[in-house]
Amino acid sequence: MEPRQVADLSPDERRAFFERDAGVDAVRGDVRDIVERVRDEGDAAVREFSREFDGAEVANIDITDEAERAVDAVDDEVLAAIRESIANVREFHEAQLPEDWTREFEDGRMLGKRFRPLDRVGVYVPGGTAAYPSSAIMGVVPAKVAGVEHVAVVTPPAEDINPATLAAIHEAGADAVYSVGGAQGVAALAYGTETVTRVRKVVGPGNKWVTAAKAEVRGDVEIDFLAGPSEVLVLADDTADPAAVASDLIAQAEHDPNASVVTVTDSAGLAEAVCEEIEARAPERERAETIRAALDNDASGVLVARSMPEAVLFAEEYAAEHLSIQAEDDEALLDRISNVGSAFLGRFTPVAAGDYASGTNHVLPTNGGAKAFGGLSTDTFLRSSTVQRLSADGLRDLSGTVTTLAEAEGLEAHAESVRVRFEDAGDE
Ligand code: HSO
Ligand code: ZN
Repeated sequence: MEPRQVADLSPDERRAFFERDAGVDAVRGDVRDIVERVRDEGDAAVREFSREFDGAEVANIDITDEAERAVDAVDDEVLAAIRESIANVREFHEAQLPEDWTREFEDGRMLGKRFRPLDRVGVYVPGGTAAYPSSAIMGVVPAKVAGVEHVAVVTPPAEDINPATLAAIHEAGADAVYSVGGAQGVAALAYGTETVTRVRKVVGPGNKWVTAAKAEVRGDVEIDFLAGPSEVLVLADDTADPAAVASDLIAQAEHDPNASVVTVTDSAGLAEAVCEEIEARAPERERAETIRAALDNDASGVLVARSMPEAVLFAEEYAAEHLSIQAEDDEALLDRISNVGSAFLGRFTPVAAGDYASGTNHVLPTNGGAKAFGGLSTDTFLRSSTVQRLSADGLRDLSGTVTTLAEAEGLEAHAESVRVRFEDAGDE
């Protein structure tokens, strides 16, 4: 890997960084068929697709009890780590719960906002080569903290589903666990089957099949957002430790050959050193092949900006899922960046800490989604409503405005519903 100058990037090279895509379009047609079959045929279709795509004969789709038993099957050390992670994720999400409020305005209007949990939600927990107990925690804990009564988890079937994943699902507080993955798992949650209870919202990360299925069912059921491969952008100056920067890039690169990992810095010396550290360290890792593919992808690179403001502009346009700032004045730099899923400040804050255990959520907007929305949070599982009461004087003050607008819209009965309240009952 060689440093490149931001100023020298061609329009195509810039587009590769700024218009990342999750590659879901190619499977949309196949996914539509799967979703329709599950919607129409329920468990029978679920079993058939599990056989076809996962090579699994699923005896019981409902594995809630198996998840509970898995707690005894995992190492004590892994169980302790799962519990510590859950405690930190719970603490951070409890701290963000909104409170209902009402406010009395002086002119006789009382207005307020209330927050109530969804009653049933579904969480997709990936399986396969990337078994992610941590994603179970990130999906289930905020839902339970928000007060969701029924949290259902779907995860791909396998002869031996990773016990750590099952234990994490159980420990995080899931109410039901189903052995069904891929597009069929999303469809089962969205439409329900004989075994799977239909939910109101489906959340969680997954591969392109899962992502395409979420796009397909959206409208019939709420979804969180469409998440693509992991990304990290490290904004660094010459005070950064090149080994730490390189390791953060390599870590997210091991997720997926399509991961996008970028450093942008105003220091040519640091860029050179980061490239050297990457070349020395990447081949040493167990998942070296995936890492190499991600590093070689067009949306990855070590970039030199002419100044920190140019680097900041690049970061703002890139809109990273994870933004790591390893530079002096990291908070001042972050103040100048709005488009970011989750920010990691300083040398001792590796992205992996947030991936697993510090408490923030790791289900975050990718592909520039951070320009429009944030990651999973308790808000994902709440809906708000408003409430109001007007005093007699309050309505009297407002009546001219309401009746004028109602008549301007040609909705005279709306106006009358205000006037009637001031008719003198004695005149009747
Ligand atoms: N970095 C991933 C989450 C993850 N990392 C799970 C490790 N396990 C997307 O934010
Ligand atoms: Zn990660």
